[in-house]
Amino acid sequence: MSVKVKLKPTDFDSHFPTWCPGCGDYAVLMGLKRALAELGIPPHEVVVVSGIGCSGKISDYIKAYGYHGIHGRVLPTAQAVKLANPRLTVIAAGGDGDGYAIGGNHFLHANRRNIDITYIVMNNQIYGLTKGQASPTSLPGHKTGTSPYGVVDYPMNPLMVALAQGATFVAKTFSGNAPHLVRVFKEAIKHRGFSFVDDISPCVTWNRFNTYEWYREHIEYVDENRDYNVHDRLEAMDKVKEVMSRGKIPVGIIYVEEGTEPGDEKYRKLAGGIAPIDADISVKEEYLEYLKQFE
Ligand SMILES: Cc1ncc(C[n+]2csc(CCOP(=O)(O)OP(=O)(O)O)c2C)c(N)n1
Ligand code: SF4
Ligand SMILES: [Mg+2]
Repeated sequence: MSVKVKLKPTDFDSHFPTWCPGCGDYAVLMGLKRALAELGIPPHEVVVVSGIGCSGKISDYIKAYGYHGIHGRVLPTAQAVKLANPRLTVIAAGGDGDGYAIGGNHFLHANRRNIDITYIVMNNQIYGLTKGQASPTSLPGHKTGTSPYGVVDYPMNPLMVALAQGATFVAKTFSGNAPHLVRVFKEAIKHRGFSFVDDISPCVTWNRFNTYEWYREHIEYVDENRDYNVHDRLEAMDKVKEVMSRGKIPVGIIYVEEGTEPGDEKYRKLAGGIAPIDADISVKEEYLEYLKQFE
């Protein structure tokens, strides 16, 4: 008989973070703990795979299984964990540098592969850990150590990339709005398939341009009084374009595709419906016999 225990966010407590006071990543950590507790998913059924950066430290700060990988390689690892053991709730987490620069190629393809994981990008529009270089989402004109005359390049639009690449759940949250963030995280984790959440997570130390105040002035919540069909990909793209054309940032659940079979289930079918965790990997007797000739 299994006993259901009511979970609390503190059940996921681990080390106290070394992030700067005020860093947006604290809200992501708290939001994740709350979302998991409220969904009743216990720590031993969760794996947090993280990249390199301040954001990447999150796997150390949550009591669950954790894998702090190499820069830009969050998604291959997280997808592999889910393929190997579909009973786990897999959270992939990292920064905008990790996910959109060095890991950009993995991001492109994870969207179309639709493995049932949740990917949270703590987007501070800067490389935080390495002291404030420009990232793919830094805005033109932003002066940083690597762009002393201001960023020249056109900024990447992760929401549009995810939508164009076939993502089945696309959302944007803001670390300055914890209740909204928890609500979105819960929906993302519940969604069957690849759930992409780009979180605005201000870096209070190295990005003095995109501050909490700046974001509050620029954010537009698309899920309050929604005026388009959230299940229609083209309408979602139009909405993102329309909000951005007014100089605003669309925040909320942008797009959800329901009923599409997750990629890991498709792959599992090809393997006879058996996940590696359940496969018989014991060495067969006849193979041991065969090996004897080499003794
Ligand atoms: C292969 C490799 N290249 C470069 C680095 C140096 N490096 C560490 S973190 C980082 C960028 C961090 O930025 P981001 O992913 O946005 O995370 P943040 O610190 O802002 O949360 C870089 C370039 C590295 N660790 N490994
Ligand atoms: S440097 Fe920036 S991103 Fe890193 S912990 Fe401090 S505030 Fe957060
Ligand atoms: Mg960053």
